Amino acid sequence: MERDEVAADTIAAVATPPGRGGIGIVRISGPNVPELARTVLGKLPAARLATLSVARDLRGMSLDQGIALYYPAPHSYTGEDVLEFQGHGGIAVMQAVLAAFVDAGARLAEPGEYTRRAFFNDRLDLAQAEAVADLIDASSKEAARSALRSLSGEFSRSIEAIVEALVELRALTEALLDFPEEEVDTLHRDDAYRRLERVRAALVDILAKSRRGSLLREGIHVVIAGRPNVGKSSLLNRLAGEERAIVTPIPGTTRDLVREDIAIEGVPLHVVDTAGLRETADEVERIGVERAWQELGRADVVIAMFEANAGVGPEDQAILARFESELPAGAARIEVFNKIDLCAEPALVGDSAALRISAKTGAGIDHLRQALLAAAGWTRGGGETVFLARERHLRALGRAASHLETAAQEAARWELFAEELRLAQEALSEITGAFTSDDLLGEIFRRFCIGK
Ligand SMILES: Nc1nc2c(ncn2[C@@H]2O[C@H](COP(=O)(O)OP(=O)(O)OP(=O)(O)O)[C@@H](O)[C@H]2O)c(=O)[nH]1
Ligand SMILES: [Mg+2]
Repeated sequence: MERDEVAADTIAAVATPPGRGGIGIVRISGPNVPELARTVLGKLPAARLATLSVARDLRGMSLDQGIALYYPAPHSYTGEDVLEFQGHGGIAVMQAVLAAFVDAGARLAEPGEYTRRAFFNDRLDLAQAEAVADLIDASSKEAARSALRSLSGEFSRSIEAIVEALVELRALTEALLDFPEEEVDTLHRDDAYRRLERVRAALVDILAKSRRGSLLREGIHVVIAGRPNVGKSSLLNRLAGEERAIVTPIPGTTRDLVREDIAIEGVPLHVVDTAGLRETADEVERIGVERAWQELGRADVVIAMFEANAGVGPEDQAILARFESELPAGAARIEVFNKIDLCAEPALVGDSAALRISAKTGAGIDHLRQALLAAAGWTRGGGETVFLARERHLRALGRAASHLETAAQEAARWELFAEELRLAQEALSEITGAFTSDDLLGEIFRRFCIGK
């Protein structure tokens, strides 16, 4: 289906997850819904009225009894005629009802096809359509809340407000273009600058909210590293709340990466425990150490771990030195001194920015949790707005911001100024889908589940 084209076929899918459940829903959407309802259910239910119905196959054999709901176009999820049959949630019964609609002339829906139709019929813009998938996939209450905010259109409205301001500014600039430079009075010029600054400030604000949201969506990649035996695996277990990694007093216990997903204040963290970093003749351990360095090269946040009673020794210094070249440019580092329960005077160890913990007793772990969130750029703030943005949105916002920055420098040359504004507007319009290639649309909807 292309944009602005009315779908000719009617699609069908089981909208509930496969498996056993109290209720299972078969959903069909498209122009033939009334005819299909008459064939399979014997009648078309009245609009939006829960109607007890029996689904039958083409030979008239009963398959299931349930509630049918008919949503006539355009007041439905897809904007087309939609029928939902709520039957019993078993795999066989749902497949049989689905097959009956297909035998009657419906086509099996592709992943995301309902939402794609909703987008093409202007029921949702692209950012909202993406929020549908994000809401379904949300792994925490906070992520779900942010996805819902985008779905309700709050994110799109903030973007559109900026686009509108840009359009006004462009109109103003076009008017300035018609005058010779010397006749453009300072009043107009100052007005253009002021407007540009307002737009830039609004964009910075959305970008910050979106970055926070992207953390909620993607999670933070945390790698625990240090020399053998400092307590890395013990810390992973402590953060996970269960005995995930093997812990022994033998240096070189961990040889492979141990991954664990945890959440702090609803922010997902992908924590990785690694082999203790050292030179070794043991082949297995050597590979483990190599993997540790590879993992460190992809970290958002690194927990550099030392022993409190040993302090930062020469081996630790060597590791810290290598961090300089191996860690990604934007990675944050948290230095942690472990085993403070063994220290007589824990307060004296390490520099003041470092954290002191005991993976064994749990002391200092709450501080570490907060430090992890802070290092990833997550600031605490209860009701603060967060947009569950995707990488795609962040890139578009970033592009728009840099065009506006260039515009600010081109303020004396109105043609260039206007062109940068146009490019910024184009980047922003990609987010809501007003300006998006069909390839990208295909990519976005393919990632949906079937039946959505
Ligand atoms: N007293 C005390 N012992 C700890 C603490 N954390 C870890 N240990 C002990 O230190 C030893 C090593 O702990 P691990 O968690 O295996 O250390 P690791 O850094 O993963 O070691 P490798 O996997 O060999 O690199 C074990 O005997 C732990 O019980 C702590 O906070 N206090
Ligand atoms: Mg270990």
